[in-house]
Amino acid sequence: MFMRIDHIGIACHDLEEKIALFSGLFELEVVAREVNEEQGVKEAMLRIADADGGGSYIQLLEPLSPDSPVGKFLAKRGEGVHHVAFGVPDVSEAMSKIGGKGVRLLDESPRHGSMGSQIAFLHPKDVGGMLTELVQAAKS
Ligand code: V0V
Ligand code: CO
Repeated sequence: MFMRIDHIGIACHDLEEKIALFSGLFELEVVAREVNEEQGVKEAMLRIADADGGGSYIQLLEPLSPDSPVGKFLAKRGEGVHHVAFGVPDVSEAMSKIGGKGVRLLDESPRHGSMGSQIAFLHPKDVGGMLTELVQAAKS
């Protein structure tokens, strides 16, 4: 199955502070910002590279509440890498293929993600301790 790294998600307490840190250190540009109520986050995408089929990014994530996925993660583990997102050409196809191998899907159907993408999560306990996101980029 074709896969690329779409983004690395980083959990943080203060989005603006971490945008300043990452853009300053690595000279990355913020290309999108969004509040995603369904996922309980305020997030920003910092572009690393463009490529055919979709770019790659650092995604900075601030929780909207302590009982959201990122809020719970911060309380338990502190700031740091929260998930790795693989870019796939067809998220529904990737879900059924990987789900068919016994991996627990955290979403029954694709959900709205950053920059008009379609996303779905895989249980970290079934992927070597790595919370994994599948991303189908919006058609450009
Ligand atoms: C929890 N665990 C993790 C983890 N979060 N392991 C690795 N990476 C993480 N991020 C471990 C946790 O330590 C437990 O292991 C076990 O999984 C179960 O966790 P829990 O604390 O009991 O359960 P919850 O209620 O915290 O749920 C964890 C899951 C939840 C992963 C099920 O966070 C979830 O559904 N996440 C998917 C949605 C999401 O994360 N959205 C935010 C990003 P032990 O301690 O029992 O061994 S939104 C986003 O990326 C967007 C919008 C985008 O890209 O466009
Ligand atoms: Co993500």
